[in-house]
Amino acid sequence: MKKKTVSVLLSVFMAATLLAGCGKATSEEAATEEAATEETETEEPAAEEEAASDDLIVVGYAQVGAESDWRTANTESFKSTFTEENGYKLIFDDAQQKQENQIKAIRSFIQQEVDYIVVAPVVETGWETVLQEAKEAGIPVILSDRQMDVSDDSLYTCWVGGNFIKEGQDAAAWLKNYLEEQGRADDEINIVTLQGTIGASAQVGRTEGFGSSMEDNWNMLDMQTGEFTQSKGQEVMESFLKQYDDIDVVVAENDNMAFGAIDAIKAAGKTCGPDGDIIIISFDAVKAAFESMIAGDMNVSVECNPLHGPRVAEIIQTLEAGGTVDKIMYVDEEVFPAETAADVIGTRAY
Ligand code: GZL
Repeated sequence: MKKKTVSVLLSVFMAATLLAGCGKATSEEAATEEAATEETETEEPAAEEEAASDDLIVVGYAQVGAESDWRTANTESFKSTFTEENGYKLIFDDAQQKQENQIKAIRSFIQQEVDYIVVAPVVETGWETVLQEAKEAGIPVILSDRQMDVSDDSLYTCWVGGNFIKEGQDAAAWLKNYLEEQGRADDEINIVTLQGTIGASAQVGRTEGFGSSMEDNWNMLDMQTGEFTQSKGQEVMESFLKQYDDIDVVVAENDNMAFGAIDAIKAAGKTCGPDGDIIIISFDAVKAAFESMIAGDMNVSVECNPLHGPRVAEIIQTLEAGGTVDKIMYVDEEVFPAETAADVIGTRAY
């Protein structure tokens, strides 16, 4: 349609020019000529813009949702990396934690013939068909954050994210050391776990990592998903507090569920944190977790770095240059106990 408009205007412009050459153009022809000139001038910048936009690498990003502080930081990392100034056109989709929405987004990216598809898969299974469609369309798929469980790993180019099993193991190692320091190494320790979205890599890995590192005198009283959200985490913790009156430790598989659990514990007239009745172990280490540790509510947060934007851009640049990338790339992560929170919070990027 745009191209048709330009050719009509140009022919009118040429006719008007010829008429003008044969004598004074009527005011109407002059107006058309002016409009054509303007249209052509308008088209030229558009044409330049179009040429520039053709040079942009188009990235379709199927994000999980906006369920947690971690996710907000993760989204911001992508949006601040994949900018036009950096040579990208980002098409962003928030799936509101629903796999069917992510699958729809991936199909839309395929139809738009994007250059790359990036997915943070809400759960690990159910992706083979849509990944096959992307493969047939010749569009590389990069996984960020959570993983996909597929029979043919050629369906995606690579994955970058946290080592969730190690995060769970690190949390258990911290608890073992903490209890030894408290002189409670041989005590019976009762634990409840607020799990993330069931089937999400972060939930699968953290549950497995912590569970496989349990000491013989530790008892896992119960586990239930809090969907990685603060409200659901509070709700589940309230039910745990009604069922069990001897909880020693809460393992929350992300900071937002830990915040909800802390609210529930306080509402039940109990205390938590380094000086409280209940030990709070969390994951993500977002800034609000450091604030919670400084406030004396949380004992430790195991970091899961959300700043994947630059890592994925680096992968795309390598692929654009014809290079190859590792299939699995872990981000660096640490364990942050309450004792150091005040010193560290100023250095945190998210
Ligand atoms: C971890 C990520 C998890 C975070 C949660 O890589 O998938 O999802 O731990 C987020 O905060 O909701």
